Amino acid sequence: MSSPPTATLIRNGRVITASDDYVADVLMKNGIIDTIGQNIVVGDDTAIIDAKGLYVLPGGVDTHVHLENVIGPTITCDTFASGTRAAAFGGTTTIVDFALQTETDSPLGAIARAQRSAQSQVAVDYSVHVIITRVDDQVLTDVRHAMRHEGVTSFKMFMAYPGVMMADDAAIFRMLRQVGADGGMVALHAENGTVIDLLIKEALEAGHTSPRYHALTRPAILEGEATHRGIRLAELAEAPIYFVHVSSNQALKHIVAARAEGISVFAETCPHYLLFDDSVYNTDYFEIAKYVMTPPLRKEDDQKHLWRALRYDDLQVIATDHCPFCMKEGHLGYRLQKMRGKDDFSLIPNGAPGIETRLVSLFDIGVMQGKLSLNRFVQLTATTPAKLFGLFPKKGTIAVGSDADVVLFDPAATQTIYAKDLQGNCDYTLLEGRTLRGKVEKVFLRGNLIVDGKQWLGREGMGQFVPRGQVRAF
Ligand code: DUC
Ligand code: ZN
Ligand code: ZN
Repeated sequence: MSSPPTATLIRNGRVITASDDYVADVLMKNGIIDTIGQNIVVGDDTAIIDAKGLYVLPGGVDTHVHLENVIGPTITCDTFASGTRAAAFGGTTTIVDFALQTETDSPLGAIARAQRSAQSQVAVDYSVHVIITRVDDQVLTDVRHAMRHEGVTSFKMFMAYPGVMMADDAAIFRMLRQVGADGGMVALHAENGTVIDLLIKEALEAGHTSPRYHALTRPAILEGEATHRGIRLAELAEAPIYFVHVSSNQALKHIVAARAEGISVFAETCPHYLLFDDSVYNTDYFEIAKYVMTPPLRKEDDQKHLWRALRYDDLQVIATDHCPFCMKEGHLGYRLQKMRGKDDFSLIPNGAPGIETRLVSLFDIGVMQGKLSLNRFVQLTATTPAKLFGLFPKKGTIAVGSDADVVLFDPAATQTIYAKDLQGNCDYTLLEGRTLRGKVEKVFLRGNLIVDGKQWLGREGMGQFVPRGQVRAF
């Protein structure tokens, strides 16, 4: 009896990286990409997959994901198990989640806690950004330790949510200065939180309780103001900075100007800002709580600016901000989800799902509509996030020696998206009933076939924590 294959050869696929596009064979062995070439000869110990007509893409890298994140009195409704399985079906093989520093513990405690929850469940590789809510000398010492010894080199801070997550400007500046000098990245949620809280209070006092006021109380100008402030702090600190979930031209225009001045400013947007605009909020039906995410959806004109910035590299990453909460109270046992804000929009947990549909939705509205080249699509969804967050070249590309995280993608297939068919726990998708061009056919994690069409071959706990290195910004 012959033993099972120990390697896999992908034959004749069209290999797409951030810079290249060619037909070749890709041999995966011992978890890494061993050889790329023409007519590679292999023995019986190698499984062969015919990929003619398929794209061979690097596994997606999603650097903005919230799985099992405790947010206020509730929790995001995907576990590390359901969320990473959904990621895999969507062609994402590495995620960066969040570890929240609490009032009482240190960044190191937060990392350890996240790893304890994640490790037995994750089906793709992962890391965490630590959310820093409080800065003092000990925290800065722990941050340095996390970077040097734990492989955690990025930290998220909030300019919004006073009294909960918000850090003041001095705290952000101290973090930027140290983390930047040590080769890491501070990621910033840029919205002016104290003014937003005032607008929310005034709206509620005026009796405005419906979800549409979520958007009206978080105007783009307050995203722009905070983005500008963050940039100036980074400039003073001589540190790189990364803006998460950029939604508006009010924010973008400061990023564009700063980059033109030579300041190391980087930024992501998310598929929902490209797919939808604020016209969805033109009703008082609670149904629109689905679109209550932060920042809220903006105008069609903002979308045009986001696309331009994506094309010309003023935005470098498209991440999901997958932050799912169910619409139906009690779905799968999850409580205090979107319905919590039925009579008060400010209590609706902020976020929407998207981890499984990122690649295919961007392929459809970006590549197929001629807004992004194939190379740029790969760069935005895999290569640059890997570079900016210290995962490259292990992750984010197809190259000899890189992890064999590979997606076989069929550009000719179409699919219609329904929440009931998706892997995640959330009871809705923003793409319900939408037909998209392109389909993830097979997914390999370190050479292991984990998704084969509709079949799940992965396993909880097979994902690995990936120690990350320094930022590679250029
Ligand atoms: N910011 C995020 O990045 N995710 C969810 C909610 C928020 O405000
Ligand atoms: Zn945020
Ligand atoms: Zn987020």
